[in-house]
Amino acid sequence: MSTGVSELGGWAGVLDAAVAVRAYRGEIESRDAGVIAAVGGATVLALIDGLGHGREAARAARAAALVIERAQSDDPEHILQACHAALQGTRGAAVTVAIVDAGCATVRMAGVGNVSCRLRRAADTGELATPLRGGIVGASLPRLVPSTRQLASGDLILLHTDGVRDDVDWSVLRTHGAALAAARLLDQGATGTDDAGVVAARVLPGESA
Ligand SMILES: [Mn+2]
Repeated sequence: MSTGVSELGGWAGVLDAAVAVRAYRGEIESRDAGVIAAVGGATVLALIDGLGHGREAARAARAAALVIERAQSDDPEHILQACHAALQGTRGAAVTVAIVDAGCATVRMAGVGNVSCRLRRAADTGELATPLRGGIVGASLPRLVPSTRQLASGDLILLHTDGVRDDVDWSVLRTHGAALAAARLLDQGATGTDDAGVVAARVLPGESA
């Protein structure tokens, strides 16, 4: 999925984004759910890990995904608060939201629970991880501390649940489009003891005016 190019007067990119989710063996439905949605010119990337087991957890994950898909806000705090309200009475979920503005100048990220969000820089081997906030969306929402980062062409935004290891060889993702990067990450990083979910988004150079 790609979003349009905005006119920021300077560099403007487009976003190539993809979701890959794999249910733990024996489970029919994954408790991990990824969302890519457009709000205005911005792109909302989100990944959810429903807590607990079975259908109840999958239902909570779906409920959060629905809220995010329908969100009219491009503020990760607002979206997490809306998820928190919608998940009252469920076991809750870990949710991380990353919002890329039109033109891909910045990404703004916030999360509750253990869904990682990393920014792999194209320019070097650097990686920026969003600090995770303890808490449970739907049960106990902590004070949210969104962080905003500048983006550049080639940067890769990766969200992954705790069903994907932290120590995969990230360099293999360097040149891939989002769909292949997400699939590679699942293939190489899935722990095999949990559902595994990835949202990957690559910043691509926009068409010059
Ligand atoms: Mn999990």
